[in-house]
Amino acid sequence: MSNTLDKIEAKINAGQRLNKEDGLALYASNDLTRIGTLADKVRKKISGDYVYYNVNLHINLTNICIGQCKFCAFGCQGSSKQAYALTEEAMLNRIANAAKDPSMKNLHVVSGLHPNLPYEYYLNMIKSIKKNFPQMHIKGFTGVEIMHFVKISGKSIKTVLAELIDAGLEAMPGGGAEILDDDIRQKLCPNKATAGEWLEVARTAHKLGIKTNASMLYGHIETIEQRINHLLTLRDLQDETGGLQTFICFPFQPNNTALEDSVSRTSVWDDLKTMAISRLMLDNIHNIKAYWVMLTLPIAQLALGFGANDIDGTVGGEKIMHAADVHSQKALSKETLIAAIKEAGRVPAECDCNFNIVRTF
Ligand code: V47
Repeated sequence: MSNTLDKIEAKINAGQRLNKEDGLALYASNDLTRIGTLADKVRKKISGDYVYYNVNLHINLTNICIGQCKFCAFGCQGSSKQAYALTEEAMLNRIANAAKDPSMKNLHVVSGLHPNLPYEYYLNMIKSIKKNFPQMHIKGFTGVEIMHFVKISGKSIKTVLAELIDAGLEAMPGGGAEILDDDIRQKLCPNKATAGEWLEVARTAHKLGIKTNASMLYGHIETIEQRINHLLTLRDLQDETGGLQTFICFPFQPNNTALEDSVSRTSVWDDLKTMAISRLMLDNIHNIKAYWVMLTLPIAQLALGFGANDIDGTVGGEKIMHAADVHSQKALSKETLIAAIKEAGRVPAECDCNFNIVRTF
């Protein structure tokens, strides 16, 4: 195995792209520190010592969802006791409250696929945010939500995206990608966008000039080969469009989901290995996110030595991961994030949803 890692290291040093066999070999190795060191070296070459964070609020407009994805603890039926859909007033009040902190300028909007709310509800929410809080940067709607809007409005992907961009949408989150394999999607999340549809939304967004994120939900029913294929699919998309700005690994959190009795939580070993392998395979994506909400802050800090250069944000109001009982705090102060980044020996860089740097420390 060390011979295999030697060859992979030689390729990395020569600036050569890793292939599928290399990705599988990295997963087969238990030399975590060596894989981490390789990823850290690549991270430094690609993006230097900045670690990006942002001061942000999560807005999940509704948890009522026709998706019924097996991995999700957040979505529910309209008849459920927890069901809600925010009114415009309730949403604006939440933003007004968060905006008391003048550095809070980023909104992350991801919601359930509501069976009855019209497309105009979502469009008007974006218009209303921009009208009332012009200083806010809005990253919103996964590729899956955009496909839902396409279906309920009868409009094309291009028209829906163009209208949302016109209303004030500036970037898109990476959710909904899960594993871009329709066999897996059929078993896990058959009621939502296919792999091809998710990719087509991202491609169209990039053509229209907005950047999107991409994610991988791992540690459920997928194989290691499917993880590598997923990374290669994203790498191909990035070669084509250049519009992916950060990649996020979501380790599956089974609590309160349909899979909780059959799947256990991934190990920290797997989380760090997956972070590092993602950095090594995705040689054309600038940022790799250690999402502290899933990893907890200490593991996210550690992941900064395994290829990550983005730690997400203060994340007020997050509900999707907390519905699955993640072990992290509800939100963090920016001071805590800055201290955690500095402790890891890196330079905290506050940014907006398009990675424009606001200040460094
Ligand atoms: O698509 C849901 C994941 C995503 C679980 O782009 C789960 O910066 C693990 O898009 N265990 C939605 N993962 C959230 C999302 C997001 C969140 C934070 C940052 C960004 C970004 C995007 O959440 C879903 C799914 O992949 N997810 N439930 C769960 N139980």
